[in-house]
Amino acid sequence: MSKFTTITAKVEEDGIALIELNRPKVLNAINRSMVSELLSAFEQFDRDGRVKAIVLTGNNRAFAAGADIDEMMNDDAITLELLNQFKDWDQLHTIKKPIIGAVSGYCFGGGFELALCCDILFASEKAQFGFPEIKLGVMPGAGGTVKLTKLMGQKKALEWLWLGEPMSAKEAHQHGVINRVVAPELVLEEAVKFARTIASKAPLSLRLIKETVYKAVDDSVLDGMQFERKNFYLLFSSEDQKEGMKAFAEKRRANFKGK
Ligand code: CO8
Repeated sequence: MSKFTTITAKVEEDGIALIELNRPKVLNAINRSMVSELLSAFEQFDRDGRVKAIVLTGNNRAFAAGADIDEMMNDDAITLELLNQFKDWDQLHTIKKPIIGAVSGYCFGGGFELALCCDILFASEKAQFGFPEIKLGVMPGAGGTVKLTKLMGQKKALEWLWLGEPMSAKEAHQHGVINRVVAPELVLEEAVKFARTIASKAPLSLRLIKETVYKAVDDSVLDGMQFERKNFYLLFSSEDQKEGMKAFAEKRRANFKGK
């Protein structure tokens, strides 16, 4: 694993990789180095055969309080365009393995957008989510507007984005933005436990279900079903499908190999 300065990343037991955001003095504000290091860590874990699922977390005070305001405050539109600022960010969406987010504390702006890049989200009951960009005279720029609208519907999304006020973990959960709310001291533990549970499932099925669900978000139901069908057929060319169904018939636990 490469040496990082804005995050830490390691492979734990049971095929779980853990990435922690590590700029605590600025509440894990996301600068460009952090996005590039995150992408590097995710890509290394995606290629690493030992890793079955990836857990992303911050610290107790903040998952991340947004993009680094100091870094971008003097930028103009042309500088941002020439920097091709979202090149690495877009690549985060190409990670094939399951990503489980464990959120405590502030999860604002670009931090919320990073959390929304996770496939499953666990949050502390004290976590706060929000898009305060309107208070800075901007708006979300890394998918927040689009993803929030798809998750909670246009009326509620407009209300949150226009007000820029934080929503509690309970509210985020009620609107389908996160999966589970847990006691503050259990967030990481529960996220890792969930990661371990899915790590024992058929790797190819996990991979193609993830791909198909995200395609479904953008497609009409019928187009999505065609795509789903192709991936469903594809799984029937795997050894794991034969093993899984044989194990069912033999009333034993399947031994999946990811082939
Ligand atoms: N950027 C840079 N520094 C930050 C940020 C940030 N987003 N958030 C906090 N910090 C710094 C503070 O400046 C402070 O530094 P110092 O100690 O040197 O003064 C330190 O972190 C601690 O912060 P506070 O003293 O403010 O802590 P409080 O507990 O009083 O307040 C808050 C916590 C409410 C979270 C407050 O810090 C805050 O409002 N932060 C900014 C939140 C925000 O506006 N986020 C949105 C940023 S814009 C954005 O994310 C656009 C995304 C575009 C896509 C980018 C993709 C990566």
